[in-house]
Amino acid sequence: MTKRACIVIPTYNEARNIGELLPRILKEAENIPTHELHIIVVDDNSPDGTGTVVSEFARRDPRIHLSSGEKVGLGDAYKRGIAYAMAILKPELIIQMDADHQHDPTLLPLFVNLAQYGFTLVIGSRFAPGAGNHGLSFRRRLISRLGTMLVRLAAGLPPLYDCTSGYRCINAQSLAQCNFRTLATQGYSFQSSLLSELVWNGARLVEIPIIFSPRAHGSSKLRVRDQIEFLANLGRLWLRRMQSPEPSEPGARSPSAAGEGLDVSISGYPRIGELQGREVRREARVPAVSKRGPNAAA
Ligand SMILES: Nc1nc2c(ncn2[C@@H]2O[C@H](COP(=O)(O)OP(=O)(O)OP(=O)(O)O)[C@@H](O)[C@H]2O)c(=O)[nH]1
Ligand SMILES: [Mg+2]
Repeated sequence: MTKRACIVIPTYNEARNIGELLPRILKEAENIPTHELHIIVVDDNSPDGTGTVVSEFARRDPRIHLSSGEKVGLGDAYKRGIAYAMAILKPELIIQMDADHQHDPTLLPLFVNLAQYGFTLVIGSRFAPGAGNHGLSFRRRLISRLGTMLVRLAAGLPPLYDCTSGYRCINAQSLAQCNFRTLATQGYSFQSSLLSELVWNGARLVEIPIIFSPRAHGSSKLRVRDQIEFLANLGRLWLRRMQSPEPSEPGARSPSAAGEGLDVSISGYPRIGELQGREVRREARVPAVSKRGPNAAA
């Protein structure tokens, strides 16, 4: 059976952007012979008709999917999209990507190749050496850099360059190990919560420098409220990390580190549970990076 990679794209008022991005991604799919590429657009009933544009594409191409719902927040949109992908398409890889052309689709084959090589998390980094971030104002650059530093401190992460990037490729098996209930649903703290969960669970990760361009059309959805929630979420991350027992030896209590067959419940997020309704058994061969994390005792 052909392996699948699903790109999850959250949208809110991105009609023009998504209409131009979907053909760019489909063109790139030709350069990914190892996987059948699917695109799930997670739209929150955008008033500008983004959903209608995507429906039109989906009618013509079965690789394009639309998940419509109420606007709760970026994190909730991601949860919905990932739940849809896991339950309906059962992909090997999930790719997170923005709709506004800030994430270059020509990097998709590289993401997939690195995942094939064994990296369970590939991060498109705006700040790694060789990256370009002219799509960010000085203020946004400062916020993102500071945010990365704070997330690393709060969650005890390795020295990453970009903890809040929205361009990532994640092994679906590692995603299934995450407790989606604990991940922030509002705003951008979802990205840092998810990253922390993945690292705590022993993700084998790599960062690749990306060129982060200015958004093509429309306006940013980042609000001050998101930044406040991001700060509050740092406290939650720190608490979760502190409340966890220290493993007796590095990675010993991480199921993935043990390299044994692992029962993975993907019912963490209710919608996944509703749709999937069962536990799956998978092999875990991912070496642990983290020595300590809330899920270490799981
Ligand atoms: N479904 C959904 N998508 C959202 C929501 N908020 C943001 N998005 C989408 O998430 C992606 C990232 O949002 P952006 O506004 O581009 O955030 P950003 O890239 O940090 O900000 P800019 O650099 O100013 O573009 C875009 O595709 C948005 O349309 C939301 O509440 N629901
Ligand atoms: Mg953007």
